[in-house]
Amino acid sequence: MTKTLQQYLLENLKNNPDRYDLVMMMADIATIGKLISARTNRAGLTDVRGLADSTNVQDETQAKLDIYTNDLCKEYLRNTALFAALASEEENNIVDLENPNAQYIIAFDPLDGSSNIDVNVGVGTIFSVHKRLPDVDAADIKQFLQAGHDQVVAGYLLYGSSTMLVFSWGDGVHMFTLDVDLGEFILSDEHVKIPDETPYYSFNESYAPYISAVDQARLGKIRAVTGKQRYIGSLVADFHRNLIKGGIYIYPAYDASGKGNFKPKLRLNYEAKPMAWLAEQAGGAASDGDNAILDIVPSELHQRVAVIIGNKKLVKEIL
Ligand code: AFP
Repeated sequence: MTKTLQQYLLENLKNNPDRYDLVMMMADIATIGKLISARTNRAGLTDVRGLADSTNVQDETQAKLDIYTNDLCKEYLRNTALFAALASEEENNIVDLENPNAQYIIAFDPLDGSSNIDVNVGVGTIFSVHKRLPDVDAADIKQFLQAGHDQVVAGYLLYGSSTMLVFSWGDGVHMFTLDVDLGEFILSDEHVKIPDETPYYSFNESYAPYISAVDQARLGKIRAVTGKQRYIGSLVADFHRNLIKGGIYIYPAYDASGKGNFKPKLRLNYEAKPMAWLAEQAGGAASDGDNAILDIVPSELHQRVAVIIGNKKLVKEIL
């Protein structure tokens, strides 16, 4: 029988009264998803495609939709009063949301894969929620230097052929699909597990010559075990594909200059940590090549990290 997100959340609240804040938060994140989905779906009709005249803190050119979605998330999350502070891939600094009684902080990538918007390919919003550390200022960087294991909720919205909300609050991974006629997210799948079979790997093959010898060896093994490459270039879409179809995603550190100064691209707080939480909750694994992603204690807000994520057996095997 059809179950809406609202029914799901209320049912959950009945069984876990201590989840009140988390239930409210998921309802708010779902609304953010609907707003962004409406805008991305109309990207070709409104003047929101293309690049803005700005770069973010990572020195990456921002798409107009990066700015729109970042502002939307910021204002909406401020108004929910559930969050004391936020960190965004598109913000230089932590934003104090001036909600002194709020118990949570949130890190997010408002529009992951935004360079794909202009060609109508799936993009996403990724979020990671921690408890606010007591006795530390809301906007103190320590709030955002917590290890992934301490997340209380993490997930993503995928704006693809349909819009999906995929999240975990620590009891498995649950998926909802937006019914645009009803304006409601409908439960599609509970306790999703990464398949045992791993037919696919996701890697940007153009970087193959620029990764370390160790990663070349890992990649060789991945290619041999999986066989088929599928790479969309939006982490959310690539991860989602592997979650459903079975596979592994790898984005190693690379150096296109050939000088051996290998650097990773993906962001720990906004991309790797939340995806690693989902992977583990779905029976998978995530590593930076040395450590489980969820064990890494960030030392910087916008820290980058190498990522190998997906089927647990295969992640273990190639390490
Ligand atoms: P953008 O948001 O700038 O498009 O970056 C997306 C991303 O961080 C991640 O979603 C992709 O998996 C990855 O970059 C793709 O990077 P490459 O284009 O270097 O393969």
